Amino acid sequence: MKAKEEMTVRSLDRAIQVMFDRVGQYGIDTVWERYVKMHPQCKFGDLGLCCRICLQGPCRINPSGKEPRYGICGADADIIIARNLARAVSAGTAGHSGHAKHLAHTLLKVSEGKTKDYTIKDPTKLRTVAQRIGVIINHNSEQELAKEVALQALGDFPERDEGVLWVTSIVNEERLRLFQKFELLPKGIDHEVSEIMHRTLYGTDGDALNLLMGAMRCALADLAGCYMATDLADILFGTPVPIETSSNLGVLKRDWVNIAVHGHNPILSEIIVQKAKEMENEAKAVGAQGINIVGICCTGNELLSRHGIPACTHSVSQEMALLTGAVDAIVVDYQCVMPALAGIAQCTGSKLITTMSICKIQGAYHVSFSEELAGNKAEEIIGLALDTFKKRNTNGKGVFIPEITTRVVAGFSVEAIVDIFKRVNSEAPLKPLVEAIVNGQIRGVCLFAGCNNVKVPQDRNFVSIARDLLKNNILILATGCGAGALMRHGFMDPMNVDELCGESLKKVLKILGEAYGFKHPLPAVLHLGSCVDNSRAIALLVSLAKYLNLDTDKMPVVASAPEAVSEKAISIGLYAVAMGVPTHVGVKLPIEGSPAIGRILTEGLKEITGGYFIYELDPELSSQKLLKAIDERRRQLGM
Ligand code: NFS
Ligand code: SF4
Repeated sequence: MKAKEEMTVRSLDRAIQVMFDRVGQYGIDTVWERYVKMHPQCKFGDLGLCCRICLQGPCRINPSGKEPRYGICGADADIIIARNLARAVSAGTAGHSGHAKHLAHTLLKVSEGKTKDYTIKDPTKLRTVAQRIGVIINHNSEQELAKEVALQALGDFPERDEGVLWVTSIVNEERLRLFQKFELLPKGIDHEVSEIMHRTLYGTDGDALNLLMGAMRCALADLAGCYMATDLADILFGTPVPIETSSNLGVLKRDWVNIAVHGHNPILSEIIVQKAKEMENEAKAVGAQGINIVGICCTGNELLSRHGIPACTHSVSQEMALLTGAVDAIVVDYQCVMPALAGIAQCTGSKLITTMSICKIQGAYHVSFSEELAGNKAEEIIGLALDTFKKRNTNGKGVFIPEITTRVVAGFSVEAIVDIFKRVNSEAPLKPLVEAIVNGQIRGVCLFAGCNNVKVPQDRNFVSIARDLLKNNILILATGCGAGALMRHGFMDPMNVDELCGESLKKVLKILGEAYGFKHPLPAVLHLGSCVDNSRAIALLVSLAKYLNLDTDKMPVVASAPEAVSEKAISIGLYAVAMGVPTHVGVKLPIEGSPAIGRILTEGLKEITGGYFIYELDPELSSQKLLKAIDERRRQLGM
């Protein structure tokens, strides 16, 4: 499809396109209809030129340079935009790190024997993490070690003099020195979040650059939260290894009880997966063939990576899963859950089940989750889904499942990637990767992350940019709904490597696939996991830098969030930049009202961290700019 035609469709995903008819039949609105009704969107907000921080507002700045040029308190466009950006970063940080803290409490309970439904699934990872953060591991029992790791994790939330452990222990020395020099090292994760709220309070920080530097330190607290969430989830639920599964709406099964799990924290959904196996007979008793668990968004990514649970859909198209009429229950934890699901569930007869005290939705069932009662809660939830199955389709609209699926090979944790390379070079696993980069077989690495944004035809930017980069022999990693987009378009089906990749990348993927014992190459895009698993990309970047004895901002590594939505995507983008990565954003940011802020983000930060934002909405130009950033790094390295 040409770019022009794509602009006229709402989604490039054929399964979603088919579903638009159903929306008409139900006569209800989805995100796309609500978006149209929202037009015209406020220009001031669009440019970032409005402030509602104090009760004298709302204030808005005239973008043409005429009056009003200042808010009532005298804040100018730069200050207003910097403050709002900083607040977005703190919200993103609160989300990722809240998820991490939740897991730390769970690990602590496990270590104290307070829960029967969780165990330590990956003791090796527990030891690796303990060692990395400096916990003495001689003579410690697994329980003691888990307790110490959990306490150290929780200790990263208030302030500690030496700085957040999940930053100091994960970055290379040069980066750490740079963070210290520019006062970018977070003192405590919660501390940084609250400090952003403090400095953006009415009449506090009035220096746009100072605000952005504060936002960057908060973003590094976000990196800590992400990294910790990955570490602890791996310890509790297992570190992913390559696994095969499938994606898209076709993974729903007509005669089965379908339960969609949605949100971010796998803490409850892990137990649902387990209990679903035990409750097969109950499902048969209500006339179903079994229980089919499918994933949406990042909870889906977590389960897909660890158990091969198929991915139903992602991000902007979450309502479409319910509109099939086949989802008996959609179970949500927190984040990226549209409140609109409640109305859709009412229409289709599905049950929307909220489970966390901080994420209730009016019109939903609430089953209050606790680690101590996880198993019972999971059974209760599955029971509700069985009830719905019995009464399915009383609305007369029936079930309609588009028969569209793609094959997915996923599960590429850093440990799994290193293991694959080990089979090529057992002594220095990173050597073959570095050599391939140096000799140009792999021209560079790009991480795709972030969401689907209703302002972009769903998946268009991901698909377009990924195609261009693969043809240019860029190794692609993906997380979150970015991974979701690429998997639904076949980028994780190894059979498509020949069609998608440039000649030299193809060779590398074939050699690696063979070395690992696959009958096929590695897929064109390596799925690292959920959005918190962007930490895995950072871990890989730091390993490469350490191996080459260079800082992370010298690596031919770029990132792209071409269809970002959430404030979490903004904080991730900013920590990527703090780590020295040229980072592309492909949707409009509320910054255009301040050319100065634009210059700091796209040029100024380069002087400090070596990283910078590439702000480009056109997908073709985005590919060119990402390639240019990679080539610039290669040139500087003399490659
Ligand atoms: Ni990331 Fe994952 Fe998806 Fe965006 Fe939301 S689910 S945490 S924020 S929408 S990629
Ligand atoms: Fe207006 Fe200043 Fe109040 Fe913002 S903080 S609403 S710019 S007076």
